[in-house]
Amino acid sequence: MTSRRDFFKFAGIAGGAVAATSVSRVAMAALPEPVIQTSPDTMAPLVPNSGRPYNPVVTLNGWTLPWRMNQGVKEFHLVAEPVVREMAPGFKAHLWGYNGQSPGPTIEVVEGDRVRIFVTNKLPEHTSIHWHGQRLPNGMDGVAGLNQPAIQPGKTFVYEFVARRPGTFMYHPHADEMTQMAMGMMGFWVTHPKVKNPLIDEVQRDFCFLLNAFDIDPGSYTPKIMTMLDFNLWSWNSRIFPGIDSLNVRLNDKVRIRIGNLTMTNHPIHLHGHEFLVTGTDGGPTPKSTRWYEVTTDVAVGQMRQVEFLADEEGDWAFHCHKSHHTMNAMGHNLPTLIGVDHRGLSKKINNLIPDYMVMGERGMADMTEMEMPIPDNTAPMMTGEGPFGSVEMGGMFSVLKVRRDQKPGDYKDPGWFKHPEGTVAHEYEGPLSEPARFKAEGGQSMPRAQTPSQPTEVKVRKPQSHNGH
Ligand SMILES: [Cu+2]
Repeated sequence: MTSRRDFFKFAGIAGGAVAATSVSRVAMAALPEPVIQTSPDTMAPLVPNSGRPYNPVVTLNGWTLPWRMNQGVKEFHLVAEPVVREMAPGFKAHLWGYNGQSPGPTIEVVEGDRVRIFVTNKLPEHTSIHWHGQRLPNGMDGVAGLNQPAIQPGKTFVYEFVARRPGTFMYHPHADEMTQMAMGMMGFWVTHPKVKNPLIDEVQRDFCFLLNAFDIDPGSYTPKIMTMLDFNLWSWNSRIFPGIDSLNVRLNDKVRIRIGNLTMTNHPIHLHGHEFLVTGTDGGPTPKSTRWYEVTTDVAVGQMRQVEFLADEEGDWAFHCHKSHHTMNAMGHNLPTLIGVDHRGLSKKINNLIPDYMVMGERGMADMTEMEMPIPDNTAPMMTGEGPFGSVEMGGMFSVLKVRRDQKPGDYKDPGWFKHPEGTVAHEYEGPLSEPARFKAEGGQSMPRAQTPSQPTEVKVRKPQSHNGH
């Protein structure tokens, strides 16, 4: 983790009254200097040094935007601009975002705070920001054309409203949304409760991240913006496994995780080893009578979910989207299933016709992680991640919850791999084996097959159509 002090600085100019929507050059001098951050590291929580106190969140592979107090108003400065985001080590994407990153910085305020946000547009086209889920005056809702004129390139607009209810929110453009969200423009917003709220528990760790998705051809840098469903990179805060940091907690910490979905499909988010309660949605804290324990919660499109649990089991616990195609990275998916097809000799024959043809998957796809298969530059492997026992064979929306007895309070450093107590790891059995029980009823008590084909089905091997779909 990098020290936040490096970039926690503002121009010490007192803010003037900024009433007009479009800010003049003179008024620009009164803007808080924008804070830019380009490291993909998870930054330490930003402990508030002005305004009402609160327990800050930790943004996975992200950071919280510092503010300036100006006569009781919290002032932030967001800059919409092209950014380079390292999505995983060895793979950089050319995206659009805010203040040097996609997603933009998390904004943290306290219920009742008056908030003023300057938005400077450094994109090649107009934009706007919608404050997803907030109660605010209609003219601050950010839908270009409906609530305000679009912010033209080079212009700065100012939004101002009171954060009226505590909860988990997002921000994103509401102008050429298809392009701008496909390019990574979005950010997280947390409004902390002002006083003790019976529905909001105090926690020791409070994590947040956005679910997002990109369609970037292997070997290229810029997302395709017309894609509606066929995304090939499923990310948390524009990072893909193994680029997503682990969530490191102390044994018996109460943990909250806030998740927002700005992709175009739902994501069943699943935690191993613990049960959690869904304690909040877009509408705020959930009534206690509606809470029940789960290990997976579906986060639908445009939704926020806030889950809480007691981290009382030591270990390295997988935490991921349960759609199996969302835990892998870009690769051709137009492959027939070849499990059980013996193509020894066959690939040689095909290679005489198509020299670069490769047969894959005769024993499943796990071989892919070990195969020395050439991939283009600037591409993340499809299934990867070296764990203490070998390849984890994952990608995309996957991370690890690390629960440790000796993790210090407030310490978010990666403690390394879990050291399992003697005799608590699944291992090879080397004793005698008896015949395992197998299902034997087919054709007996179940219904027998009515027709049999005149000749056995023949499996034909087809050449994969392309390597860039997903
Ligand atoms: Cu998913």
